[in-house]
Amino acid sequence: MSDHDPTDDPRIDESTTATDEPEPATDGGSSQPGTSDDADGVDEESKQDQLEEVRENPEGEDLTSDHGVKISDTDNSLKAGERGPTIMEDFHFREKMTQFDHESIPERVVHARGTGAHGYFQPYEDPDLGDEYDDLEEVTKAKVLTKPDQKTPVFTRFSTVVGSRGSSDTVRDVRGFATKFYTEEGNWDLVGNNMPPFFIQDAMEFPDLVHAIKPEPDDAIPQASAAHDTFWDFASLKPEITHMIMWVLSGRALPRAYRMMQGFGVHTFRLVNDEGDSVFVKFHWTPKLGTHQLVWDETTKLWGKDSDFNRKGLYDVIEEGYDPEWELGVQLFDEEQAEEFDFDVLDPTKIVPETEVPVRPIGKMVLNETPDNFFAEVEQVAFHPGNVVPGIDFSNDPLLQGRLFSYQDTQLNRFGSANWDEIPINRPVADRHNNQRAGFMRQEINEGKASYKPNSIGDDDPQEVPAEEGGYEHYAEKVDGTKIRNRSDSFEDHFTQARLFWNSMSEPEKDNIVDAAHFELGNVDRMEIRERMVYDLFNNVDHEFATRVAEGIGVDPPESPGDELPDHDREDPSLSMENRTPDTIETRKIAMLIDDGFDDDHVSTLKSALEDEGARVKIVSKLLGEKSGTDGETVDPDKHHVAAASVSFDAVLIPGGSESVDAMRQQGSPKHFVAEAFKHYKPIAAVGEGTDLLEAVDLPETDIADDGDLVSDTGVVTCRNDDLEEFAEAFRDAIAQHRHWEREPEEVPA
Ligand code: HDE
Repeated sequence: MSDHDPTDDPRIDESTTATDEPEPATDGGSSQPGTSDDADGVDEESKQDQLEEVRENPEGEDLTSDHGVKISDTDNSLKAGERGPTIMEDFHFREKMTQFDHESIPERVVHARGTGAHGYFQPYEDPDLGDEYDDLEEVTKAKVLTKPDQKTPVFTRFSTVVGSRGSSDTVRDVRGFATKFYTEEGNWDLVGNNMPPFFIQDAMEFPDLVHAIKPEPDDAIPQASAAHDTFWDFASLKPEITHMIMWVLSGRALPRAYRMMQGFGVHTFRLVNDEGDSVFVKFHWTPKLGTHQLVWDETTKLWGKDSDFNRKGLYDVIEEGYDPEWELGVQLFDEEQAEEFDFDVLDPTKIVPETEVPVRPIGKMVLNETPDNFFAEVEQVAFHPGNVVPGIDFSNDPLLQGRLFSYQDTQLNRFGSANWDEIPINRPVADRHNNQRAGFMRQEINEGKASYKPNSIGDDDPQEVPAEEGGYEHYAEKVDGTKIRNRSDSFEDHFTQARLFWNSMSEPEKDNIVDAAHFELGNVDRMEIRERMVYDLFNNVDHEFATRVAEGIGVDPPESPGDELPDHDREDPSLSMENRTPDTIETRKIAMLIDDGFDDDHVSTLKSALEDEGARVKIVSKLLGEKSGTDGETVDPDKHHVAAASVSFDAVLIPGGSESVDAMRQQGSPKHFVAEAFKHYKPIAAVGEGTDLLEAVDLPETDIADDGDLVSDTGVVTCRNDDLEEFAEAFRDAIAQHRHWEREPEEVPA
């Protein structure tokens, strides 16, 4: 008999004895680990509390085997004699090696490379839904969207699409933006992208699209890039791709950071209210920091110098205490409105322009916690657009319909078991009970004899829940059709919105698109593919655009506009990233270049002025190790030139101090740093003797301050007087603009 006192066991409630009637389970005490029987909702910590149950921390602990046996030596295998063969009975060797041999799981067939973070979603108190609706309950019963006093925990994973798990972050590609909401009514996965249209209209085409864009099958080249024959061959034969191609050639495909990226649900979904009435909805995520891009030359350098740039960016800002935030917005429209549009809302290659239906912000998401373990959380998180909660439903978009099959199927392949939902990161916080109780790696211990329905042995539990009490009920859409395998005529216009996108771009954005087309199609060997792209697709978007592309890729420019060129000059300002630049410098990373003999006052005053505005200032010097200022202050540089390049920063600042600036003028790196930042349209500032370094770089067509007033010219801010406040203010404004496209940096040798 054990002398163990059951009340010592923390898992046992002291108020309960063995003879007491069992109390109904409450939070954490339900029959399934970590699930909640508390029907009153979730809070920001619900998911973290659940994860806490499975966290393991080796700090101060003994090394053991997987089965808890203490290990005395983990470096030497058991051998027959000092120099003899290894012995089979070495269970520690076998376990260690077997675990290692099985460490990897299949990477995602698309979206393999990514990163993620925890946070919460909170609806706004009284969202402005325009004249049509008074409040959100009118259109949806989803509690996650309608309870402003509740923070629902979320996990968001961002990703590139084409590259494999180890590929670079800054490739030209669509970005995935997938959020798992652990709601009180079960998990809702909003699995979107950072671009609102998609490449194709029907799920049947997806394997072809992916085969075309992935590395070519014979030589597995190129990695993480569309710039090769098979992709553009496919594209040139699929005019429906044109709209998405315009987005992919734009700066949207080169996001500055995940925290500076919009997200879109892409498909039209449905919201359903208590009465079972439905409206259509498009979901939008809008980053608080604005939507910003990198430039192409910068991205290619980042592949080598900082290839985890976006992954690191997300981790760094959260670890440094800044929690990135997005607003969730909805475009709401009913069936009648949908019929008025000149496109089909079920066609995923189309957007609903904001000029037609405004985006109404309804809540915010904050990401505030990095994962503890990349594999357990980021790699094992498994999304499925079929995870919806009451009040959110699907439309008949044929791409979405296909996804509802594919994601469950792909998780079976990745995890080898239908129990992938039991992995901690995927497990709902909401309570769950059903008769699915077996399969590979089953974790829960489901009690009771009856694992079927109907049953009398277990009182027929667990019970079905009527819709009015929270059971999921699909929207009762009337469907009556003949089986048919074809494409609806309403899906056939491929150029109207591609032209809308082109028309809405600023001139620098148009230049970026043309340059991108030159690179992408310049890597296509077959002339007939390049010609089809120009004549059959681009010439039906805009004749001048097609001509400019043709001129860079050896194709004869088309003589006249394409036969299908849409007859409109409409624009939608919301499509241009230049209209998505809020006046903030929060989280921007600024390099301050110094050497021994820097001006103390400049460094300390400017650093705190910029940090007060939320920027992150890093001191960069030739070598690491303490540097001294003119007044004896010392600083420890954050980075040295070997490890820091301008491409990793948003802006560069050169303080005064003649000794410091003279030293930098003798070095190549600081000059290259400035020239390269100029080439990438980044804000540059120099004060006092710091301006001499800019003179030494000889920036083309740029005014630099002489002895007089502050000069701010195309994002280059210089001053030789002592008004640091005015200088910091002007630099701050230049940083808020993000990039200074009005520059002409072609001649810069960087
Ligand atoms: Fe996906 N997609 N997809 N996709 N997708 C996957 O699921 C698929 C589509 C998206 O961070 C896979 O778990 C099909 C549109 C994101 O884990 C796979 C079709 C949109 C992620 C799959 C589409 C997306 C995926 C691969 C056309 C934007 C990463 C691994 C019918 C709305 C989620 C996985 C994460 C991942 C299939 C089209 C977004 C194979 C068949 C449209 C963000 O199931």
